[in-house]
Amino acid sequence: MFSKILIANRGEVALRIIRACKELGVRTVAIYSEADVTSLHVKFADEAICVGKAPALSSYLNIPNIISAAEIADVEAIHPGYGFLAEDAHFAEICESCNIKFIGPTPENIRLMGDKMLAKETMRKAGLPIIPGSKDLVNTKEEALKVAKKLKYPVIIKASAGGGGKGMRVCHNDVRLIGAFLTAQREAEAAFGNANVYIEKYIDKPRHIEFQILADQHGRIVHLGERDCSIQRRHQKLIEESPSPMFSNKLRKKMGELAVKGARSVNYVNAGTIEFLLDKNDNFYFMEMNTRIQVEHPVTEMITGRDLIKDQIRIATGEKLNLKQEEIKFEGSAIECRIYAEDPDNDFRPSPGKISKLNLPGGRGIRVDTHVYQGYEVSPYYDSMIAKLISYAPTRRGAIGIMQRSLDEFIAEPIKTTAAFNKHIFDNPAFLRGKFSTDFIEKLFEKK
Ligand code: MV4
Repeated sequence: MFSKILIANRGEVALRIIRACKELGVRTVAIYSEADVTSLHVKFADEAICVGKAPALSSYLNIPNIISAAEIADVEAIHPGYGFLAEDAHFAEICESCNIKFIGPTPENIRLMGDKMLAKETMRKAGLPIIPGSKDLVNTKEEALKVAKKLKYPVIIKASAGGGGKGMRVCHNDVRLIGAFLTAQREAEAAFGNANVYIEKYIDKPRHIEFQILADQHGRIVHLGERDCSIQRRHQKLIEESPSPMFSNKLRKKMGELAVKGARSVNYVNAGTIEFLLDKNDNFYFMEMNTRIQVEHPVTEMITGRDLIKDQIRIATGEKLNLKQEEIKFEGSAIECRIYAEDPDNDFRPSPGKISKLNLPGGRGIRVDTHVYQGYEVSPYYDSMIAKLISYAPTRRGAIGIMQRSLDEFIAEPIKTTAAFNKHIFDNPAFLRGKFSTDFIEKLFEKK
């Protein structure tokens, strides 16, 4: 086991990693920006090193400063968490060249999956179903029209550097396609510094189903079941759950086996997630692979009894996963609800500021992953997520009941949060029946 690792992150995930390290007897080094001096990850780590000013580019994305901190503190490994440098292949390479173990997949894994088209083609070759679409990048309007004619409308334009819905456009006819093509390219250029786009058949009202993968350095790969992340608002996830409601054991087995097959085909190592779109007829398609631990990993932990951060660290030391697929049992039902410091009555604008009154929920069946405390000041510089509530019960209805009362117990004043907004979701009939797709939140707004 490592004796000391550096955590190249902040917020709840930095705390989450510190907790896993303490339980493993691993010493921790926090890094922080000038805006995070009073943060809990700084307080709870064994050592803490300031790496720069508040803007992330000066601190949490500042590779030379982070590597210097790792050298000074003499750590053996770096855990990147999620966001920031977690999916930066170049950073993973630099860690390796400095003899610091990057706790995550290989730079090759990260680079391959960062190219959404190449990832798709690789998974197609591995035998995974993919969404019909252009084989190559689409460079001109004329090419776009040709592709759309073949696929038939509706189609969707996507950025090949991808993610988060940026550069994405749904088109229902030639006129719309011509109108959207250049703006999609420009948006992709602005967001990713890469204007490349491709076109796919548009899947109407799909569910977002993702599979958690664990792979050790000795070729053993297992899946830990699915998460349903269909409840999103403008590509920001609000609720994730496992198991997915209205999802059969047969489908779990089939999709899980393909997810493992896909991961195996790229010699994947460490934790990863394979995302699928699932349509109304239970057809599913590989969408992308995330080469990091994800925000929503706790729902998988609750129903499998595993600690995914410990798993990541153990895998990085070269330990074997002493785990067979048949030994993994899914028990109960877990739901995660993210709470953001945003104002639902003001188009979800960020609402940073000091939390002078805080009450976190507790009691049976609720896990709270958060970095906030009474007196904490939510910074305007970073992501606005302030807490994750994870409820767990033998049944989905049980987990929903625990979530509802936990949202009532959650108080963070005087900043605005999405806690009360989320309560509407948990008494919605379609949600309760488990019959929803990625358009759920839009529909909820139409009704209000
Ligand atoms: C799609 C799609 C329908 N058809 N691709 C959204 C984020 C990006 N990673 C991919 N996304 C989508 N791709 C095809 N061919 C619908 C979405 C989509 C979506 C996907 C998952 C969760 C929420 C979503 C909300 C809107 C659109």
